[in-house]
Amino acid sequence: SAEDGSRAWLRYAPVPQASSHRLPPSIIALNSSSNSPVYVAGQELQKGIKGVFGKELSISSTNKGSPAIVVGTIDAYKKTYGSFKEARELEEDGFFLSTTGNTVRIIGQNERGALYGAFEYLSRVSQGKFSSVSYVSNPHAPIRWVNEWDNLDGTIERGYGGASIFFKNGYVVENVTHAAEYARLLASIRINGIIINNVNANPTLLNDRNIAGLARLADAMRPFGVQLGISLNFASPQTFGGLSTFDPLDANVDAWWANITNKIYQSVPDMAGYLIKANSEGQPGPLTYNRTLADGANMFAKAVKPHGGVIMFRAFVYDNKILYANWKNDRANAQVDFFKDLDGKFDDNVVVQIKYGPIDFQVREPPSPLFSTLRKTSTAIELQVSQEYLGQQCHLVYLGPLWKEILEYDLRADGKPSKVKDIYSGERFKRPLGGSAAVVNVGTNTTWLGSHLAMSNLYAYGIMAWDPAVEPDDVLQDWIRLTFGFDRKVMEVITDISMKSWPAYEKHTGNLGVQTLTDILYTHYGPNPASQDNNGWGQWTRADTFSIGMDRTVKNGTGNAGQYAPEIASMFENVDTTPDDLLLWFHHVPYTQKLKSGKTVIQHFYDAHYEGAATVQTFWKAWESLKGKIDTERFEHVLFRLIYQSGHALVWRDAINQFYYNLSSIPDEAKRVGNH
Ligand code: GCW
Repeated sequence: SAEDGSRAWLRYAPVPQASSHRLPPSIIALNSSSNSPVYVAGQELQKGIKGVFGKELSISSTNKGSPAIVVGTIDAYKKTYGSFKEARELEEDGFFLSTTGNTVRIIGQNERGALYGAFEYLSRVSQGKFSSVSYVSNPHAPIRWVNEWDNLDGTIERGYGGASIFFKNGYVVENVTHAAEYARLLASIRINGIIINNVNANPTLLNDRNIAGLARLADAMRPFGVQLGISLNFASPQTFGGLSTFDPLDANVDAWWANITNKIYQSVPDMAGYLIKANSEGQPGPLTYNRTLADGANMFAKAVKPHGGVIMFRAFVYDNKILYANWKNDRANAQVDFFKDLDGKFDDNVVVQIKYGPIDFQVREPPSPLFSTLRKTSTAIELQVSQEYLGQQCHLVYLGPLWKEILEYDLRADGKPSKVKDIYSGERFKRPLGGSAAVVNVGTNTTWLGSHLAMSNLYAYGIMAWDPAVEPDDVLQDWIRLTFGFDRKVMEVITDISMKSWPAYEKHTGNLGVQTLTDILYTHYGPNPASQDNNGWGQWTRADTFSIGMDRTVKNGTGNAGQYAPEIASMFENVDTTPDDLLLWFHHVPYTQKLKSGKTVIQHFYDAHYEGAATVQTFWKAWESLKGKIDTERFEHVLFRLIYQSGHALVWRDAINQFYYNLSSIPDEAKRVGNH
């Protein structure tokens, strides 16, 4: 039903074995003032237990000496029960969960942690995991945010789940029910911050009516421990404030930002901070006045500092009008070029938010070299749940495995272990702040994202932000149990098609690191390999009659390989040591170049496209075998999409293969491509 969609993984469906499990007779939510996260935790426990166990437990706020499910903060717990020996192990937002003996103890380092612990307990019992446990769980990084690209008019940039839940006709919506429901979902996967508007920000967000609206949204999400933040438009002092300039070093501009910031904090005292996209894709920024990006970031940093806010400053800065004719031009170089000399120049509440790859959410990219370049700057990784280049929620593409590869990638800074996940967490370079952000773009659609199966990506994002060590297939299976129940066949099929989906998508779109090959000029959807080249966007493949790929070597190309630490740089510099799946990212080679597999590049293209598309043909059939095991609404909705996906995979296959056949005139050994 529609309700199943909006409840997502928080369905609390009855669990058959639950009746034989001994459950404490009441819930104690310690020191919970109404609408605090601990209060919400109590309510959530009551609701979840009712669903899973079919039992109605009462909630009180004091210890009556009988066994109970106790939830609260360390401080509240100690006040009521005396000692708590695990207290010292808990970090900010962390929690302790113990189900040993006849009580359940859920103790958070702070209120948010207590709520996370309650969700963890409910996730366990909802999955039929009743064994006794006792453990501490702490976050991998302090910043675990989502970014929404919602416009004030109610549309969403790269949103595939309907209209905005935050804005309509230029203003914040009156009804904040959706916002609260979304915050609840986010809290259950331990997301603690949300930027609610598009990075290409409209300055009228700062008018009085909208600031009052921000307060309303923040109030709706605060009980779930989700802090609201906003994106700003750098030119606002001029375009909205009526000043003659938006130069970050102009005292009036500075004062204008400080003033508006103070005003917002009066309405939203715990605002998380600002997200800034500056001087990218034609957007205004400090470079407009020959100031540095750090000057721009620090201006905002100073404004939010007294209020405890942070500035997420996007590294996605590049010129979208670079000259194709210049062999050495490379958009992939932009981030390091723009940021390397600014290392150490950012205020301590600035976090540079870096897309996982150097270009733009492609199906395969190496990690951005900026991660191993910035040593004295806090960083966050930017991922994308919204499948902009990856089938836009019309295709099932489970992204856990893609993210896992990036997070675990060892960039070998200074020849030492330097996994991406340990860089952005702050651990590797001893930074106080850091974490991750994902562009999510949920909408009013009852499925949130426009597709039931796409929700595995949102779930996985949160779980991996908390703990990148988890395995993507385990996370997926938790999500399947929570979303679809316990049927073995359901588990088998959804696991199988999800785990095959990213590799299949890569195979029938862009192979060997050539990028996704979607249309990049308009829709970012469907095959359009011709759109990559001969324009200023820099998502080039440099495909011609004989050869293909970006020469990013230092010796003969754009020098991008040299932006990595020496061990990685020399691997990418050399065509023989570059892994096949990034060959065309780093090298320009003839179509007849032999891969490690022994195949030529062009034959690999042909074969991979047939393989990938063939795999996708199996998805809908596998899903169809679940008829009767999943409610009709979700069954039909997913089936429709998977059938569409199977057709579209064939379109992809033939469009790409025919394109490269036409260019290269090299026949397919298996005689499938071309005119026969
Ligand atoms: O991927 C590109 C998108 C733009 C987006 C931009 C960005 C919000 O096509 O729609 O703008 O990235 O990340 O800023």
